[in-house]
Amino acid sequence: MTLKNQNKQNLHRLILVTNREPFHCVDRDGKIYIERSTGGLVTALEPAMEHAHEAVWISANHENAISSESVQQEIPYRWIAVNYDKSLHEGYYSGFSNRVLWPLFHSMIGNHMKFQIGEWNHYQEVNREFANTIMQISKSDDFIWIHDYQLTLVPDFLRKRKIDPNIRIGFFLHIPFPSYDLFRTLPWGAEILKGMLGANLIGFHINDYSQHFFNCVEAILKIRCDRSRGLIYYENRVIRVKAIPIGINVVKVHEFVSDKAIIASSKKLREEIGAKCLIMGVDRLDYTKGILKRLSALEKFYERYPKHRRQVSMIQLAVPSRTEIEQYQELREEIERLVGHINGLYAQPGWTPITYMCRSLPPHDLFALYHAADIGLVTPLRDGMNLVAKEYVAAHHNNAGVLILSELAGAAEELTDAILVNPYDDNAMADAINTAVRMPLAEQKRRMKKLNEIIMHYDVYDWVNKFTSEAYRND
Ligand code: GDG
Repeated sequence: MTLKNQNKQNLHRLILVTNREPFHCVDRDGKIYIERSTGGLVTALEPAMEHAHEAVWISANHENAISSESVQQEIPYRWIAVNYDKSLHEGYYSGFSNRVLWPLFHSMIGNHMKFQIGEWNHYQEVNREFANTIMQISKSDDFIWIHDYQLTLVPDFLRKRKIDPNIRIGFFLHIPFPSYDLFRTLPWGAEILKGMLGANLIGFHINDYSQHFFNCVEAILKIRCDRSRGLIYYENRVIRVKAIPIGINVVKVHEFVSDKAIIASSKKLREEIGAKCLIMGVDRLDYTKGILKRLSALEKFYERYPKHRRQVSMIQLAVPSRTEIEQYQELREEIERLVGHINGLYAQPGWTPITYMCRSLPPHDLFALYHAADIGLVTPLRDGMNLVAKEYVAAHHNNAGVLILSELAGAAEELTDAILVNPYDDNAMADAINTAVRMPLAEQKRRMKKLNEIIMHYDVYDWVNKFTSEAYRND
């Protein structure tokens, strides 16, 4: 599949800027191999790289054990690492990005949140280093596309460094933007807003996030916004703000789930699980994903609907993430305790309620799981979009299956034919599981068809296309 319109902005060189590199290292029997990353962001951005006639990917170098040359042989575009002082990393990444912005932007602030000036300084310095690296390679007519909450200051740093005004700068936020009431708690909120306003186009997944951004710009910076046209007037520039929901590479998912070897693995998985109905949960191991509440809901389900015991099993995959942060280590322990508790309570010889895997699976096994599952249980407490929900739908494009989806995921705006639930309400979720288990096949297929129409129409190519077209609009 190619992009729908080959617009003239495709002629610009694309400079993609992310915190994470588009590959990772794996250690097999003591030998290090470089593999392309398969996570959400990279999977979503590769089509943009393919689309551009020339492309460069700029990122930090978390996997700094390897040389640029060895990486370059493995990935099909030029990669440039931002080499900042390693003493800045903890404050920039684990500190300000992941202990402050991540929970705040997901509306999950609590007493544990600390605003530390040192971490903020490190965040600024690393953002400045990103801007310096971009300045070194950029040339007139480039399109610079900066991604996510770790790099909010880069657009403004580029303006301060007097980047060529012909160069268009896009910024896309992959996580929610919080309401003014929450955002105003951030001591450096004004700087973050000004940082983002360095871009020509600021993209969010859904309109709610754009409206929150407008509210903050108006209240904190006292800047004029034209909401009906999605424009902000700032420093003699016009900045466009738009909701452009990210999609998935639907064709790729279809290819996976049509693959004979994957279908065979899916069948084998079903046989091994034994239960009549299989529920899946697939997440990064992150407190925003609502894994604990989901497991509690499953416990309630077995308690309230005892006839489904032995009939219904769940596989929960939790991919370790940000393992250096204490809160994530604690969450992992809590999940393991709860899985043990539920299995201890309900397991019988020959039947285990929950199979829990705490590791990353290769795509083959991941898509076998998507294909095998009768129910996709996707219940984040808050999520910018959530690609797992869309991948589950795509994996069931020509058969039955039920998606239970959190109302607090961006994806709920589009996937209205899912069973929508409040992820904090474990009673309601237990009832939703019961509804899904009992849903007639014809109803499942009717809903799946409608969900698939949406994700096929608004796929990842549509997202790239819309973002680049918007960035070059002049009206
Ligand atoms: C952020 C925002 C937004 C998962 N396990 C494995 C694996 N995955 C892949 C999935 C999916 C991706 O990781 C996860 O994407 P999500 O969207 O669910 O979540 P975040 O990582 O939090 O992403 C989110 C997204 O950015 C894009 O804008 O939707 O709201 O938080 O693609 O398939 N891939 C492999 N093995 C696994 O075990 N290979």
